[in-house]
Amino acid sequence: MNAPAVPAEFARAVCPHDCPDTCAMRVTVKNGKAVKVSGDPDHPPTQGVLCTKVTRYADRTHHRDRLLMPMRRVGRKGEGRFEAIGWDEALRFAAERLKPIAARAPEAILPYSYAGTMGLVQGESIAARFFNALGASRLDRTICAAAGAAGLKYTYGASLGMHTEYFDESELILIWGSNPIASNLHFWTRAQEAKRRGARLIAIDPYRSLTAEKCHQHIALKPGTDAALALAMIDVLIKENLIDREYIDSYTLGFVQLKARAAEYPPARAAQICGIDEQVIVELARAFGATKKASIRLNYGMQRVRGGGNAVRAVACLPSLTGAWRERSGGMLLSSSGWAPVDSAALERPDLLLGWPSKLPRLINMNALGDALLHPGDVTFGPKVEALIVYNSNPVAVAPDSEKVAAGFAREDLFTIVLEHFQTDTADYADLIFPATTQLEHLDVHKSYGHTHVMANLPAIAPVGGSRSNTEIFRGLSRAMDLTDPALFETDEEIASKAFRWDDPALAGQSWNALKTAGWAQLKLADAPFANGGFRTPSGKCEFFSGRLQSQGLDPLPDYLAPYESADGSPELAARYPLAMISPPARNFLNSSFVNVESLRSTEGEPHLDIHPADAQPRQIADGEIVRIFNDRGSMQARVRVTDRAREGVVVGLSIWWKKLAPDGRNANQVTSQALTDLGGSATFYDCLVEVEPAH
Ligand SMILES: Nc1nc2c(c(=O)[nH]1)N[C@H]1C(S)=C(S)[C@@H](COP(=O)(O)OP(=O)(O)OC[C@H]3O[C@@H](n4cnc5c(=O)[nH]c(N)nc54)[C@H](O)[C@@H]3O)O[C@H]1N2
Ligand SMILES: Nc1nc2c(c(=O)[nH]1)N[C@H]1C(S)=C(S)[C@@H](COP(=O)(O)OP(=O)(O)OC[C@H]3O[C@@H](n4cnc5c(=O)[nH]c(N)nc54)[C@H](O)[C@@H]3O)O[C@H]1N2
Ligand code: SF4
Ligand SMILES: [Mo]
Repeated sequence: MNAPAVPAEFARAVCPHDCPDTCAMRVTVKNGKAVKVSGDPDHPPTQGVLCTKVTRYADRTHHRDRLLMPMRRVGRKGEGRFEAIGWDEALRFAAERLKPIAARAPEAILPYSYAGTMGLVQGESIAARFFNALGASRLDRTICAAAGAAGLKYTYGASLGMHTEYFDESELILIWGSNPIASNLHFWTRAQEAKRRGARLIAIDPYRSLTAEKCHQHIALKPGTDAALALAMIDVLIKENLIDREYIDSYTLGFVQLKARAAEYPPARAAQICGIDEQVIVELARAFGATKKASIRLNYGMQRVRGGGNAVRAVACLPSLTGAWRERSGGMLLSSSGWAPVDSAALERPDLLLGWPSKLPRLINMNALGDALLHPGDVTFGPKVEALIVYNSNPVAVAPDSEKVAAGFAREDLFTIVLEHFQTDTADYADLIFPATTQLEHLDVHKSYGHTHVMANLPAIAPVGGSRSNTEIFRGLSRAMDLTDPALFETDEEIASKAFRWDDPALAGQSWNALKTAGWAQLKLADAPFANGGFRTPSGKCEFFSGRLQSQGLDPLPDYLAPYESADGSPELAARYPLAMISPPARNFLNSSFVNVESLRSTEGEPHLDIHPADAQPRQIADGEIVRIFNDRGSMQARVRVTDRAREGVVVGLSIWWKKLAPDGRNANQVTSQALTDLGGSATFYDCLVEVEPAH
């Protein structure tokens, strides 16, 4: 179904942020300025509502601190002093510095980007082609979702799940490692509708989040123990015969082996691991097994720990055991991004890579940025990183083990370019800043990881000041570097028209031109996607047992892996740093975006740390005082809230603050680590032990 025509007084846009909701926006423009953005009432997932942050998007676009001209560093690295220069001079200067490196050791050039915009054009299109053509190092973009994506790939075959629209028909919803009131608002609307119709909502989260407090039940397990909980549920489901034998026989692989694995986690053992009551686990399993329309909204909060990939695998087995997939309101949703037939080869052109397809430039995991920037270079690592080009990301604030990241950025011999809207913590370290356009000023095309529409974003206003789109900047850099492949100079329209495989059945009858006019199109998919199997694994079944994992020498069955930093995983460390710190998103920020929008920052107030009374009391920490949070990697300060929102043994610091807008110039990533998850090489932000003391 295509959207009805939008009234002429609005321009159509898409929220570009890294959020599962991918809202359709209407932009009101007056005298060349965006004066208002609102949710499109005609777009089914958006239902006319944007979150508080993005209703301020016009303020952000026309913010007085927008970068309007290229800037060259005049102060020391990190000091943040720059002079404005013209585009020609800026591009010439960039090429002068990059050319000798590209000629000598192209892998010494490193791109660093993530999802500042989720757009397929302003994300990895010309940018990827530019780095491919140079033979630069490749970046493994794993900071957020890679463990979960791997868990889904080995179990379902891809990032596929339920349709968000049908959660309102569910009778039981497990909201698992997810705080939708903050980070998935339009799902929360569905869950509330389900609740009104009589559904039971259960939050599984170490923290009594804004969402958990509104559910019927909150199970506050220890961080990183979700796999033990899920395996114990599986054990109960099987032992009490709450399973759908017919579904299992027809559409799953490895039941017998999974049964044996789950038997290693009887509820009594899992209860100990998770720090919850045995009876809670048994009742949870019984409720899930007894409800036909039972669903799970899993989210990424539960996979930012050592065992994140296995945990997603364990949870993903549940609806296949009970046959919940038979109903359109049953099953699980972590990500729906795999439904859209994106043509990433057409967008990114890996064939431009030096050595394609047999020998490729090295791959650097973005979570190990600190170590990568501080590495002197050797035969194993390859050349030292000499140039860094950052776009769509703010690594000095968001990447783990930030002391090392900042030390790397401070290297005087590192040449750094940052493409940005604002002078972020990262931009402070740049040699050159290129001012980038926002979503209201450029063209893009989107898929979503929370619903199943593809969407077009058309520019509502001209670029503000001298800003240019990422694609325009990379075309300019390509020209300045004397690169000549025509792929480097395609227009945004040409790129957008190639973003999807339009001949895929899910897009039947669609084209770029149709999408541009309509604004969005719903993918043609079955209502209950796995009612009759149809998983995209090699066997076509839901793989409890994964032959692909086994052939890599990995555990073919989901298992519980104790967090790196926990009493079980590292007793010596836990003796020195007994508190587990998690730093999930604050409601009024979007990662580190919007921290500089005053109205939103003032709602958050200042960096806080929530601590349970039983942990505060022996440390002589009083509510409202400033505390120091520290471990071997670093420290930060925050104002403490003594509250049982945080479970005992866990402290919570909602994030991600700009360091320079925090009173002590630091944020939560001072203490997080560069260790990677079991599968996918994801970050382990919530696998982090600390100690807390009064700051005075
Ligand atoms: N307002 C707002 N919305 C956002 C974002 C934002 O910064 N602000 N960020 C966006 C991005 S990039 C992402 S990836 C998503 C993230 O959104 P979610 O996927 O919802 O993930 P998180 O917010 O990281 O964590 C959600 C909940 O998981 C809990 N949690 C932490 N550790 C564990 C654990 O080990 N087990 C379990 N069961 N729960 C745990 C946290 O306490 C938190 O309440 O949200 C997106 N939306
Ligand atoms: N401690 C802790 N750290 C975390 C997390 C956590 O929960 N706790 N969450 C992690 C997660 S899930 C994620 S996804 C990452 C997110 O990390 P990032 O992807 O770096 O997200 P943001 O902090 O929002 O920074 C995006 C930047 O891109 C810029 N930008 C937006 N659009 C454009 C554009 O069109 N062009 C250019 N050039 N720039 C643009 C914005 O101005 C913004 O500064 O952070 C991770 N870090
Ligand atoms: S951040 Fe999420 S909820 Fe807010 S407008 Fe964007 S897509 Fe919608
Ligand atoms: Mo994320």
